Amino acid sequence: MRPRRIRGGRTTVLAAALSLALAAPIAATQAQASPSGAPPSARAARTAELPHQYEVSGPATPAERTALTATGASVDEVHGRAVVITADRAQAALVRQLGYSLRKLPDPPSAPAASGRIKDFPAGYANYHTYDEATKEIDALVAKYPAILSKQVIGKSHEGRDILALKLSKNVTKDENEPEVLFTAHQHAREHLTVEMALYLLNEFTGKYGSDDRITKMLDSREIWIIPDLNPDGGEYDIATGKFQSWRKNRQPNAGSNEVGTDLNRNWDFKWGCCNGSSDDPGDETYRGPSAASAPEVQVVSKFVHSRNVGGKQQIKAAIDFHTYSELVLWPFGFTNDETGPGMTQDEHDTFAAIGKKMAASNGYTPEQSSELYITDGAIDDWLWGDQKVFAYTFEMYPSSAGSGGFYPKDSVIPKETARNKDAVLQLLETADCPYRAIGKEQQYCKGGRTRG
Ligand code: CXA
Ligand code: CA
Ligand code: ZN
Repeated sequence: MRPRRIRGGRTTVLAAALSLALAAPIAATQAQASPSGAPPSARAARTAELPHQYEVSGPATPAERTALTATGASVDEVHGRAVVITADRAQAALVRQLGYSLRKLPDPPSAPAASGRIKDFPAGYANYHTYDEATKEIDALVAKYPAILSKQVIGKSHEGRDILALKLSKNVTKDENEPEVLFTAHQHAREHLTVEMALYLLNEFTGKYGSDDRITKMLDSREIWIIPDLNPDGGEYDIATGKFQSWRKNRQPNAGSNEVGTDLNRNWDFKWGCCNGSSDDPGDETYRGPSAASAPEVQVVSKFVHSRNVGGKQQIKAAIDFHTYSELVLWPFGFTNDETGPGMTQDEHDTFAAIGKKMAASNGYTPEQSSELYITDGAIDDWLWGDQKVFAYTFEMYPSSAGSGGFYPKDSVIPKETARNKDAVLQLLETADCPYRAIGKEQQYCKGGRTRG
């Protein structure tokens, strides 16, 4: 049961399961009602309002945290008996109605861009790449390493920016019969460190091919795909004014609403909207969109992944989708608390957990099934596994907490916090020829060789 919001006035009827008084109009409505009591023009007002982060004391279980996400806020950080959320005023009021106390955290910094331009990162963040800077850096790498790096435009974002897929492999222009691994970044606009992660991998794989043994072996025997920016429109919007917008979604308008954007990581076409793990309210942080894969960015990447099905076999064997923050290694499913069930055998679960825990041991993150945090539906890793049987992980990168910068850590952390994942990334590449080796079942699952077609 989830709280239902009646559209038009932000009047909210809270579910009995949350044991709340149902009679009084809630603070959210009062806060946005005009003094005359006329219907609030809340839509426009809300659009101009930046959300804030709050520490919320009390929620301690996955079920309590899932109930919290039903307010429309995002849960950014999970601790034993508290969480950090991003919420607008109305969502914060709903959380208070659940009986929790909120402590507002400092807003992200706001400063003129170091370059003196707008549409750029502010001082202290100058080493982050804008979309144009990332594109230039990528093009320079492709020009320098044409034998091992190639670039494809796989489609366009809502606002028409190119969505890129970079391929890294020896004999890069040939589609060889080699296990493929996919790295994606930046579904969520404010998670800028993930683009730096993708750029780090591109630089590392190209620059150290031929000198770093593990990298050389992987480029010789794998085909590595990097999609460095799934949400370029959201990312550019987040930095457009010199003041970080704490923006999460894409920038696609919603019919019949002034609220912009779909949460890309709730829009994938597997168990979409199934399980109270996303919102049907366009104003919410976790709005799932009007239908599965309604976001052009999700369509583009879904189509790309489907295109890697060659001769009836999905070539991509493993994947990491980079997010921030909390320092976690997550695996499917997110839509259910169950470890096994339809679509996930015990051996598959054990393989996910074994590889996930080993990667986490190398980067110091915490490994867990994603529904340990809260329920999600329509996330990319559930889709990659549920639809395509790709061993797909989500990495929540640095930092571990809002106090260390939350979504907006200074650029000085980029080298350390991207390199921190090098070993985990190489581990996943190395295991991609037979993930089941991680549970000692290579013979059972992988002996038939891997001939295609
Ligand atoms: C997440 C990612 C994938 C599956 C389940 C949960 C966490 C992610 C999210 O909610 O999409 N957290 S985040 N990056 O703060 O939004
Ligand atoms: Ca190759
Ligand atoms: Zn994210």
